[in-house]
Amino acid sequence: MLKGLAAAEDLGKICSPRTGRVAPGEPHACDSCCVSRVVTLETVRDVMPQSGSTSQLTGAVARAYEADGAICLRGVFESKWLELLRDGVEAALRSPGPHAEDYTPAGSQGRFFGDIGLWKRFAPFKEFAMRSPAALVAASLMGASRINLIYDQLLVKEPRTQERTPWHQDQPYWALDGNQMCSIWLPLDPVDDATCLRFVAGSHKWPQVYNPLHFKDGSGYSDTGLPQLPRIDESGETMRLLHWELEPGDCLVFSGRTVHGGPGNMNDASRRRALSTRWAGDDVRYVRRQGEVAIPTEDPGLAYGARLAGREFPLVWTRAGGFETCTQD
Ligand SMILES: O=C(O)CCC(=O)C(=O)O
Repeated sequence: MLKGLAAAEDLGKICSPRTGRVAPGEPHACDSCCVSRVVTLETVRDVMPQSGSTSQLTGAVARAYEADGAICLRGVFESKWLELLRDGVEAALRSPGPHAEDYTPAGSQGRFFGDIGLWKRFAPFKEFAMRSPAALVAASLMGASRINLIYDQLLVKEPRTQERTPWHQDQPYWALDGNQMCSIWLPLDPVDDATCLRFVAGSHKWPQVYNPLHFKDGSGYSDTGLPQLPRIDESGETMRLLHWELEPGDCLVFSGRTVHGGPGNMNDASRRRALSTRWAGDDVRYVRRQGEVAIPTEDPGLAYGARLAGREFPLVWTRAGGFETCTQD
């Protein structure tokens, strides 16, 4: 285990407003009255009640996200969201989309499956993207006053799947520029320590972005001009890795620039179904660069440098108006 893993437990240390020692809606960290090392559902409800709220997930939680580029939030998504998405996953597995991929070679045990743009094709994913607390979590952590959906991605590792998720940053996969981009990785099954994603703490502040990889064969994207990511597994103790055991309802939130990857799922029976939703705040612009990109998958009809909008990047929430009325079919 690399140095610094234990320190990850300190993330999200926050005072419960219910202790009476902190005003509701004002989470903070201190040595004397912090009672929990995680962000509870109650805390999230207190600081981000409903649509249109201007309150934010601030204090220690936002500082941890800003410092490390990855954070674990506990119990944010109620079971109704998880049940909805589990139904959606089965439908998605039955009807893979045009960009679906099996990363596990034919004939190997297990299955690592990925698909994107589920919200455009399946009602449960659309409902989650447009109405769940996800956009509020993204807005609160990034300090954004408006949130667009970049896309959603299903990532399933069935039992006895050996395939790792290669180390990568997300942002270079996207024809987007800006600071306020994050992913919310929501598992629909318990995830043990051996199976959980790993994050390189602070890597969202690295000055360089690196060439994306195809998950299937590890080959680099073509003609991007971006350098190859340094070898994280060989970095010894020079990098601090973050990871968390997760229960359904918990989620991981990480910056688009945070380097992350993950092991296979070597459990005999537990699946590892996860939905990653990608979110953009105020400062994000459409910037079509040279070379191969993964997102958007279709022409968004936006000019170079334009603010995100339209069917590819729908506006989901604004601080002024709350949840948008989604016009997509
Ligand atoms: O679920 C996985 O294995 C990979 C997740 C990931 O890389 C992401 O959500 O950006």
